[in-house]
Amino acid sequence: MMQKRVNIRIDLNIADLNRDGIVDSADMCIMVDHWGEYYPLCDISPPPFGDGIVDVQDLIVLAEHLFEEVPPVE
Ligand SMILES: [Ca+2]
Repeated sequence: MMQKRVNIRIDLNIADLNRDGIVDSADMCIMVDHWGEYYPLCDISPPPFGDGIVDVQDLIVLAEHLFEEVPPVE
């Protein structure tokens, strides 16, 4: 039960790169800053661990979550 809650939280947070509670342009800037690089924080697609480079696949995932609010970590 406990493990399941943790997994859900990770899924919600995946696109909130700077962990400020919302997926927005600041997160997109972080991704663009590391575009084409090996940067695991921004390498969020394909799941679960990315493919080793920040590219359009990762941007699509971020865009899908854009402006979603992320519940704060308890
Ligand atoms: Ca954010």
